[in-house]
Amino acid sequence: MTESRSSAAAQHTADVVILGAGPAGLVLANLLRANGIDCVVLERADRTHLGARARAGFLAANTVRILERHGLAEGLHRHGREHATCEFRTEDGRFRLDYGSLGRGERHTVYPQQDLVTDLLARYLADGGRLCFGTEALAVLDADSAQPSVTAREADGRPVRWRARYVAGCDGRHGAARRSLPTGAIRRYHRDHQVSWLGLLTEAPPSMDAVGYAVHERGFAGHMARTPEVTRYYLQCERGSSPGLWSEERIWDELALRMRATDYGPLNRGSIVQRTVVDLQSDVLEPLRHGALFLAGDAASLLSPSAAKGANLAVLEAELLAEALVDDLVHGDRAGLARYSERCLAHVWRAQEFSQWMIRLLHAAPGAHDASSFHNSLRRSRIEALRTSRSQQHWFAEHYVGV
Ligand code: RFL
Repeated sequence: MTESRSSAAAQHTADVVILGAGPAGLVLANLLRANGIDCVVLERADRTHLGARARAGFLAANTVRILERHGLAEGLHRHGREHATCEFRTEDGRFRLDYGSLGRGERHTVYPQQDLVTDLLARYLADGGRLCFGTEALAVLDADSAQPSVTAREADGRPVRWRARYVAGCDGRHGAARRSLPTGAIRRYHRDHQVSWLGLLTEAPPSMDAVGYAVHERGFAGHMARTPEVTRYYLQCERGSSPGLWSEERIWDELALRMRATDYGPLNRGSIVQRTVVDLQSDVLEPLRHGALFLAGDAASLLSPSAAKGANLAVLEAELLAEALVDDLVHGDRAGLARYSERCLAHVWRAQEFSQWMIRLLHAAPGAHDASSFHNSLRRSRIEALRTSRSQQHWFAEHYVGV
């Protein structure tokens, strides 16, 4: 690394500059660091914010294997809990799928994303990794040249420029990596599923020992344990709803109604500590590379949370990118970098397909016209097939836990 402060913007160099300290950026940073590669992470937020940012919770078996392979799974083994059952509740009754004994026999590990991020941060910093908190990347410049760089603003407002051989865009959907892609360089596929969820984090113990999916004429409701004291719920809501308009009582009453608590047991209520409206959208960028800039995680593709795949793909892509960068920077072999995009996109499209299938499974079409009746009858038939067909259940289990 070289540094100089002679011009207005401080200049630094690193072989790999990683934008964003989410699951993608931190797995990548740990793997590069373990291989002795000179890298730095630029992260807009501070450490406290990262450790409190509750999002995902369901880690796929392959995600756990990746973290184990690199010695990054200690926290999730100590505090995570295995999970292998989901329950569907509809107008036709309820049924459970023990997906852990179907398909490839794989289970989820429930471990909050902010705890995983906390572990990955602690490990990286303890190993001497460089990370600049409070540093917002502004733009990736000259990615298609031999001298790419990143401009950024440090916590005190001072400008800084990082020169790199490679830049890893792991800064999510609204980050600088995506913004820096020149028009026409990359194709973006986008789909708005026209469904919105009110995502709720509650300080309440889980109400059942399964992931709960409730399809109701008033809209979808979901239940997902996070820890013995914290549960995530989802309520389908109108597009453009303001989360603040829902009182806690109204939320719990609506959840109880849609989850048919009168028939199947009451919900454990508690205070609601986070509420966010999520518009279910998908997008995929193709290819996931522009010159020296590589995209991973939400920066590469956005999945609706309907199938809990985003964080899992982020970890998978980070491992693939780390392997490719190590091949080049340590062994002088660029084949992995050339194949990176193609390898990731195969996983991304499979995840998108399953996520879209879940959206169609869980939501009634609005209105009472012919098209919506048709859609709703298909949805009912799809759920019935899942209840009764063994091959359908194996298919579901394989895709539900897999990435
Ligand atoms: P992240 O986690 O968003 O991290 C990006 C980091 O980049 C920083 N950043 C910048 N830093 C510097 N300069 C800039 N210009 C920057 N712009 C942004 C941000 O501060 C942040 O620290 O992206 P990453 O690493 O790609 O990870 C993706 C996952 O976070 C995401 O896919 C999942 O959370 C999606 N998701 C779920 N995924 C699962 O696999 N399983 C789940 O159960 C699950 N549940 C969820 C979810 C997403 C949700 N929301 C909020 C959409 C539940 C919800 C409610």
